[in-house]
Amino acid sequence: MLLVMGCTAVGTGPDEGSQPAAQRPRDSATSATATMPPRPVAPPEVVTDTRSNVVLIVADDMRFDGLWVMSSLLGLAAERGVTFERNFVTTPLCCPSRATILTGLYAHHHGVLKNDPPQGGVEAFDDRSTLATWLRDAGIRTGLVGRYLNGYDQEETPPGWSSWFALWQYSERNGNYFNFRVSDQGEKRYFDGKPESYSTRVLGQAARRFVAEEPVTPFWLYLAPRTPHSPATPDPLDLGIFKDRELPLPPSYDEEDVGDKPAWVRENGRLRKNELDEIENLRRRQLESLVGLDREIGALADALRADGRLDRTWFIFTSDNGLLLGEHRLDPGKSCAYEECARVPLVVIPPPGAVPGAARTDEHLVANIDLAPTIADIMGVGPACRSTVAAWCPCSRFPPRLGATRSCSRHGAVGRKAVRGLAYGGPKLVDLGGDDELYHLSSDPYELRNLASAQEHAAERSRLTAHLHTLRSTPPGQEPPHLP
Ligand SMILES: [Ca+2]
Ligand SMILES: [Ca+2]
Repeated sequence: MLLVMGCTAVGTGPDEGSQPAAQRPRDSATSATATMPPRPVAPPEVVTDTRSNVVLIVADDMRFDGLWVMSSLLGLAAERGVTFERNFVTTPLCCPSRATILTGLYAHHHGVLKNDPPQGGVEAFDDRSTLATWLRDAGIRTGLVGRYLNGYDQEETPPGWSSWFALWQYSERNGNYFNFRVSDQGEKRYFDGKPESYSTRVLGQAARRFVAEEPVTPFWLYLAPRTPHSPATPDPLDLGIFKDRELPLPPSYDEEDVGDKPAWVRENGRLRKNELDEIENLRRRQLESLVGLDREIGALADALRADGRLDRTWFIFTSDNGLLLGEHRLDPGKSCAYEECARVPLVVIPPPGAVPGAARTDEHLVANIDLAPTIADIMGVGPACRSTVAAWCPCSRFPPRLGATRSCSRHGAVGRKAVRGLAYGGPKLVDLGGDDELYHLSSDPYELRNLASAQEHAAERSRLTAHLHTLRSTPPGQEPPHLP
């Protein structure tokens, strides 16, 4: 029985029954006699580690506007949570984004540009130096539960992971919601189509098992469900709960005038009735599937609360990319620079006392490149990552340094590249090799009026284009210049 309830137990002496009575400090005092000098009191055995734990939850294809259905997460965040309103993924596509989350590097630095080989997928990823290896080298338990990288379908566990419960990706067609395989600590297992085999439930159980297995050593848990990726199959318990719900649609939905847009958007007609129905069905299923994920987050928090560790555990919730749902006449898709693809939720819930202040929203520009160095720093291994991630990543503190507030997107699949300004609602340029886009997000948050061809914005456009090229040619580990 070495279970210690909470960090307050550290240094207060061994728990009852963990040591023979003769070694307890009070016994050494009572056994001292007048003829013998008092025996030095041994410091109490440290039976736990006071470092924080981190739970990182990465949803799959979740838009920035879906958090409202997640009542357990919002309940956890109600006291101290920081909700980042301007959080972006630097490459809005599953595999490049997940490689970025694991390394703190842009896709043009880690080299995973697509979901499939040769320029993408698990085979293109150099797994020798990741957040997992930095943390494990520092004696932290590292556990992956859920999705690793596209194309992963083997028993082998990559370097750095002490615990491994990874979805095989071969059954992408079903979205890994039912009838899927996992590698469970290097052993292949199959889950069928029964409700209790619903993958988000199975992953929730595996996450609770990981934290329960070893209650003393600090841990990083990377929980990566398939929810709410298409086909966005909800838990049978939640099927249909938002079927008739009125949901607001943005002005860019099935955009009326796309004459301002580049050719790849301009060539689309208005969405047809069947397309709109499919989009609305997917929107509802996504929200319903998130309710099942939220339930598992609540159960994990309850488990940590029950054994006293919730008060020294960070919860970080985000997504690997967003998703278009009819904006600009576009079918559901993600590899684009529009806000619906690149902007994703980020909720950070620190333990009590770790960050001053109460719950709030934060408008600093942050991105998925910030996650690995921030988590490394929270767990006290910041220097391990400083040599590999871009030097201007915030390797030092949370919230991220203001100096890191720039974002550069590169979309390997179609060659779209984008840069956005530092200021809230500032300019955003999408470089398409001539057929470009420029939006002023403060006055046009739905990206309805492309200003790239307007003469009065020509200087701004060339300034942003030049800055984008400078950012992209800056090697990792070097400070890129500030946007002039
Ligand atoms: Ca994804
Ligand atoms: Ca327009």
